[in-house]
Amino acid sequence: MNQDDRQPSGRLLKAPENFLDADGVRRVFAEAKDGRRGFLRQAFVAAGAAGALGGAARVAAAPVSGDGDPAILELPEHSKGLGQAVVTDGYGKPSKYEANVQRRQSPGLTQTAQASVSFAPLQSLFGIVTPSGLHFERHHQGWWDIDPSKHRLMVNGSDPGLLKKPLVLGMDELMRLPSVSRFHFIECGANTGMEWGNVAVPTVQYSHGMLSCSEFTGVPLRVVLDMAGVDYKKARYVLAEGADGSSMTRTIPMEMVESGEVLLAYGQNGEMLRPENGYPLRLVVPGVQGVSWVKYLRRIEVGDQPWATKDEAIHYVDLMPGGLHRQYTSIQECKSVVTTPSGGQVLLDKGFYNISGLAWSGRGRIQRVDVSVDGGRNWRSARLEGTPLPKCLTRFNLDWVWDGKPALIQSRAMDETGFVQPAMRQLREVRGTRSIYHNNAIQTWLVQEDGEVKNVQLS
Ligand SMILES: Nc1nc2c(c(=O)[nH]1)N[C@H]1C(S)=C(S)[C@@H](COP(=O)(O)O)O[C@H]1N2
Ligand SMILES: [Mo]
Repeated sequence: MNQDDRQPSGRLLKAPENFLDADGVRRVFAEAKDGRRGFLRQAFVAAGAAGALGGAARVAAAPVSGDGDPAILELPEHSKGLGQAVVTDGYGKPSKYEANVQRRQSPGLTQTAQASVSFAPLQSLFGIVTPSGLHFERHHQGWWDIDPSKHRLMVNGSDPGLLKKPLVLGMDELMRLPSVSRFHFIECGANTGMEWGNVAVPTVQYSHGMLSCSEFTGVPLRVVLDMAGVDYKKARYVLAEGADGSSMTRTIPMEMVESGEVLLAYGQNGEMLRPENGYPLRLVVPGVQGVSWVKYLRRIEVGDQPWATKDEAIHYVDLMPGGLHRQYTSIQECKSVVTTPSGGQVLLDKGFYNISGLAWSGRGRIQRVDVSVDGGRNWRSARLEGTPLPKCLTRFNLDWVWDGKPALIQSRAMDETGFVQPAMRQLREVRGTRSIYHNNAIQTWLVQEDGEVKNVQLS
């Protein structure tokens, strides 16, 4: 790892990325298989990280003394000369000093020629919005950049009696309809899935990065179903179908559509959707796991019963301890994670830090987030940034003075229904150990005496 791979020196925390080499990955899995994770079942070995972080990260003086640097009196080049002309030659880009902030493939997943998941760098983000170029990606059959002038949405019924008039709409027609803009999170049902298997991926990017939040713009699906004259007494479900090769089809209960929440979205963070995220049209199903947010949306069918498609009967099911599969567990339950400090980062020195993180619930607003620095023995309430929005990320912060001793940092969210995020142990009691999806357990980060932060699970 070279200097350029690190965060700019102005930050309190260094976030080495991609520092897990092939040997490191093998070791993670070997240890996980061996079950060699003791009280703090710490699977990750920071292969190669120590050298690169070494002195550089720790020579910094007390982080916020503000005692100053005499160089402030010397005028740098950029204060004396003429800067560059306006950026008219294309789409604006981040500073070259931020080149380390990238979507990444997880070292915990099998590496294939055509990768199908990229994770958002949660450790580098502020507030609640995920910049579109950093939004996580999950493609079951690759992504496409579809010509919007040729894209069509069809609305039909499983039985002709369920609606008056099947429709076929072009993007230009859809975009003439009344629209709304709303902030919502999207989380893949498999987010944090590795932790079920006791495999501690090194950073929050890999443990929680199948999570993003955008302002989506589009037409409520209800508007279009009204146009088609749907008989809501009989048509209690809709099936959404994508135009890519994955035959992605998911059943959505009509109550969600009738509430006006489900959107035929074309906008994301003030511009058209990115191709990776379903350009030119995707379904937005607030609170529901990512798989139902069908991209390249080409068809909506209304029906009177669920379809039990492959992505609802075989995939995205939860294997329970008794051997039963739980189906249609679509809603992403209340969850939170501390993003700073988090795995792979290094605290420069003892003293003041702002513990910061994200909380969300598929059932509504976040009501409260508590933070512990001693593995859950004592809790303090965090400050929530702004007014929490329903089915949206909420940023929380907490003042912390680190005494230089090992700390176990956790966050525990509660939503407006009163649901409290469970400990991993509590979740395993109900769900067993053989799940892949829907892990909303409390995450623990160990801050070591040397300042390094590690992903651990408390048994
Ligand atoms: N057409 C289509 N829609 C899709 C998928 C897909 O592969 N094809 N993947 C789904 C899954 S599993 C998730 S988690 C989300 C991911 O959305 P994103 O790639 O915009 O992050 O899209 C969903 N919609
Ligand atoms: Mo997903």
